[in-house]
Amino acid sequence: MERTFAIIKPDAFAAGDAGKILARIYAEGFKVVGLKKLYMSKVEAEGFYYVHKERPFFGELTDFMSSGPCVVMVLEADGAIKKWRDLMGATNPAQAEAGTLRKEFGKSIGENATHGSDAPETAAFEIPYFFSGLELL
Ligand code: FUP
Repeated sequence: MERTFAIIKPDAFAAGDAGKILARIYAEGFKVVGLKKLYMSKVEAEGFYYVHKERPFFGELTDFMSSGPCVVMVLEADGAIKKWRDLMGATNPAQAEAGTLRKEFGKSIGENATHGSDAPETAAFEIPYFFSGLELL
């Protein structure tokens, strides 16, 4: 079993889509090991996305992620990292395949409804950034 870190981003949460996204997560067979709503600060968003700090969209991205509440989760499944990224679809919703979450719920490349770790090393940083061991029992 593998674990990945996932976010229902502020756009999808504000639109009332968190329940529909969670239903898809369960329907696809993930175990939800950790789940909480939080309102990320700008500094917390900058720390989370530090790998993108030199990118031109860093300011916009961290403004957006701290613009409202989101839902952070730890999901478990066989091959959870790829399985969750496949369910999310391409970064840009306009290029995401039909049936993916970003196609259905994303608005733009910036406001794209969901986040998922892209590799085991990323999950190993992202999971403990938001969850303590006790929250994942
Ligand atoms: P992804 O792994 O699919 O979330 O995509 P990236 O790691 O490449 O980008 C992280 C986030 O930065 C995206 F979810 C949205 C934002 N982004 C932009 O706003 N503009 C871009 O051109 C690329 C990414």
